[in-house]
This record gives sequence, structure tokens and C-alpha cells, in this order.
Amino acid sequence: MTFVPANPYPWPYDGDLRPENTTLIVIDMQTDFCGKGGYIDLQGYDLENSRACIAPIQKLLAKFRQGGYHVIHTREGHRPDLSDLPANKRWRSRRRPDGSSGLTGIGDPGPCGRVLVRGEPGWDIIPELAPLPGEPIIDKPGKGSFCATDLDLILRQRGIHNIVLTGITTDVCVHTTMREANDRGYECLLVGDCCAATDAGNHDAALKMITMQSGVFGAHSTSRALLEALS
Ligand code: C5J
Repeated sequence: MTFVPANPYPWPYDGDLRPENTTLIVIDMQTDFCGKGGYIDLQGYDLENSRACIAPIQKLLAKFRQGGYHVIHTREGHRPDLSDLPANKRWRSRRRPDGSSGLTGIGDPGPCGRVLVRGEPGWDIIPELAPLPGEPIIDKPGKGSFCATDLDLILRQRGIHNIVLTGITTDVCVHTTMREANDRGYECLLVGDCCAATDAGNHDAALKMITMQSGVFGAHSTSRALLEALS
């Protein structure tokens, strides 16, 4: 049996942690969320927050690949004809915090191509965390990785029960995916230093939420604890 020291319980709950039943999922490490000229940059957020997790994810990726664990990547983005982009999502993305409009929003041309549109440079995964051949990439139109995707089918075909979550942003796409996975019966671990939010307070709050009700969505830990447990 293998347990990772985690909060609020040693993870996974049953100690059944093996390469065959465990996947690392790297969520939305795209230029649009952590690169110069991408969506998050255009929204005016500090990129340092979202880039801090790149190096820790690289270490975890190397360990999972070396150990023969499953590795899955996701990308948030929309079809070029925007037929899968809800009008309210587009409207909100163009809105400034003071309520005025005029920001470069989803689907609009920006420095990295059309924002969050599939096939554009800004939508692609950053080179530091490029997927290897054979690692599934889930293209998702929303925040959660299960909504309108084949992720659940792929996990079940592979016999995966444990999901280790990394990526950006902690409070939006990572948390939504964790909640979706938890409701489907998967055992989830969020790795805190391998995730980042546009706001540090939101990152901390997202970790705290996981610990409620003895682990309401699973548990969270650090890359150090996870790497040691896998060694
Ligand atoms: C957001 C994401 N924040 N990947 N997407 O819009 O968290």
C-alpha cells in the first residue's frame, strides 16, 4: 500500500496507488493562461502567479513518465466558428473589472492569435510542458474537463481510479475538474505547488475548501510529498 501525506487524509484513501490505476492530469498549461500576450495577460493579471507552477509540474511529469503512470493534458478553447462559445462567456471575457467593455475577449484577435480559439498559437500548451506522443489531450470548451469531452470514457477504458491534479487556474478549471471527478467516484489529489491562480488568496482558499468535511472533494498535498511517496 502507498499513501501520500496529504491534507486532510493520507491519499489515496485505500492506499491503492499504482501506475496502472493513477493518472497525472495537467490542466490548461496554455500560453493563453500563462504566457505573454495570452488571455490572462490581456485581462491584466500578473503572469508570475500563473507561471510559478511550471517548474514543479516539470518534475512531477518526469517522475510520472519514468514510472509508467498515465499522463493526460487538457486545453480550454473554442472552435474557430465559435459555435461552442456561449454568448455570456464571450461577453464577460470582454468586460473590464469596472464594468466597461473593450477588453480583447475570447474569439477576438490578440498578440497570440484569436484568444482561446483552437489551433491558434496562444491556445497551445507551452513548450516547457509539451505532451509526449501517446499522452491524451482533452480539448474542452468549458472550465471542467468532463463537460462535453471524452475524458470519463478514456479514464474508464484505462481502469484509472486515482487522479492527481495540476495546472491552472486552481480556483477555476482545476477546482471544477476536481469537483466533477469527485462526483464521478474518482479519488482526487490536488498538488498545491503544481497549481496556480490569478489571485494568491483564491489559490489558498481553493486548497482550504478541499479540506472541509474531512476531504469533501479529495485531498491536497505538495509535489515534494508526492515525489517522496512515489520513490
Ligand atoms: C479560466 C482556467 N480561469 N483554465 N480558465 O478561465 O482556469
